[in-house]
Amino acid sequence: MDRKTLPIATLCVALMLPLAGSKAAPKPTTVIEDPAGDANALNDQGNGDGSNGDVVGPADASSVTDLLKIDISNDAKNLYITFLTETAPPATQGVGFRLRANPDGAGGSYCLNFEAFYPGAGNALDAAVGQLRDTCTGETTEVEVLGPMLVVPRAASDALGKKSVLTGLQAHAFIYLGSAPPAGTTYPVTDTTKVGKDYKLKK
Ligand SMILES: [Ca+2]
Ligand SMILES: [Ca+2]
Repeated sequence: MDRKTLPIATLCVALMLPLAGSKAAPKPTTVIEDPAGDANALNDQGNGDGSNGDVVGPADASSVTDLLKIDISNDAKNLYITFLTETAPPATQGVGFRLRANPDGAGGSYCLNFEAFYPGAGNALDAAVGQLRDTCTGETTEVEVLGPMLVVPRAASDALGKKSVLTGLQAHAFIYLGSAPPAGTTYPVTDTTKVGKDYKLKK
């Protein structure tokens, strides 16, 4: 091998290494499905089981907060939660999404609240922010938001440990007004879903 070909060969190896080391994104599981056309705040405002959360029409105030599907996947490091809506966020108005799980708290209150907040009129955000709010431990952990997806480090909660099961899954979409979380209001809740399927973490 002469001196001219050596750098090219080295470059080829360098390019191949990241490909060999990368893994396919975990295949998501749909845990919640919700009809289109019901983001009109005609629901229980997140205070119930969502059984009246699918009132379709006549006025659908928001396409970005019209929940259609919630997908979850995980790998050893993270839990990935994707909020699929009629139109992807952000919206003109400040909006947000919540997936809640594990109604193991006092009076059936939900311990885990995975929340995403997007910049828009009525709030002071420059970029989307996310958090895991655990009402049972009192801890709040900031988490990454990538478009409609929350990337939650499993180390953030014991409830995301090996082969844990997330139960009572239910989602809300809301108008977010305020400076930045945890300040502000998540009201009105424009769309809610019924309780979906449990999700068992793989690994
Ligand atoms: Ca609904
Ligand atoms: Ca909907």
